[in-house]
Amino acid sequence: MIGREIRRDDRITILSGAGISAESGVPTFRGEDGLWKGYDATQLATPEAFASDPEKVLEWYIWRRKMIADCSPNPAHEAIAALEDAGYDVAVITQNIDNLHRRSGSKTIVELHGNIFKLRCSGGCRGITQISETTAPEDVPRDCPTCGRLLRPHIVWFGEFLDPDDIVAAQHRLSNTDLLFIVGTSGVVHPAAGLGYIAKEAGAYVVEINIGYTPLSDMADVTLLGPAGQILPKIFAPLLKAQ
Ligand code: BV8
Repeated sequence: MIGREIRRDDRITILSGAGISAESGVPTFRGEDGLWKGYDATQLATPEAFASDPEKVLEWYIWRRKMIADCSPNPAHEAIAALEDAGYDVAVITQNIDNLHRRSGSKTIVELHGNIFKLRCSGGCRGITQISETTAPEDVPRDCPTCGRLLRPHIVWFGEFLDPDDIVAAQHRLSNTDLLFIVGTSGVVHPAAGLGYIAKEAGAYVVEINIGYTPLSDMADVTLLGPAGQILPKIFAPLLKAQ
């Protein structure tokens, strides 16, 4: 199916984007469902938007958390977690903030853009406040326990730098990957979009899974067109059966 056998000792990396969560019901950024109340998501997920109207941005994240909390991991997330559980060397590097890889049971995860269920002080105090899918909106803490300033989502907004530790961890893993699956990303948000090339240049076999071609398709050894929730379980099923 992917044009190459998957070996037991393969170091397998999944580089995922919003499309892997589409079948869970989480709106993608650039699909027709990507807008929120008439605002373009990329206009709200910025430090400028938070500085000029923190209440609107915080309301947007409360709305997104509620919507995501009602979603569940889909067979794509579950197939990845099952492969890791079966003892394969699997790592997930995700652009998604929806926590669905973690909820499906994946353990080895780099969340390049953060996690919508983590908060941090907008004034820079250290420390992360963890909430969950079951935290009621009215119970989401608003103020930093140290300095009293507003808490903001522990998320990388457009125009913000990614956490250097996450970038280094992703680069290291991708330099030591035998088989890379690029799943459900439009390949337009940098620097995440460029990370797949690290694995390619290091000799990895690259499989893209998407419902359409992307700027990454030329680099991939094979592009499988279709929903990730149908394709990924099919690819991994023989490996899981052999267990
Ligand atoms: C930074 C958290 C340094 C927020 C997000 C270099 C070149 C060009 C631009 C830049 C560059 N360097 C920096 C930039 C600017 C910017 C950028 O890339 N802009 C883009 C829009 C052009 N990047 C940044 O600002 C980054 N910071 O580089 O710092 C710097 C600092 C200052 C000035 C310059 C540089 C930070 C980027 C992080 C932004 N935060 N998320 C939040 O969510 O609230 S990114 C956001 O987009 C989400 O995390 C999302 O995951 C991500 C990427 O999008 P995708 O995951 O690809 O999702 P998308 O909707 O686009 O596509 C979905 C895909 O799935 C489609 O292909 C679709 O076909 C497919 N699909 C749909 N259904 C399915 C499916 N596939 C399979 N199965 C299905 N069922």
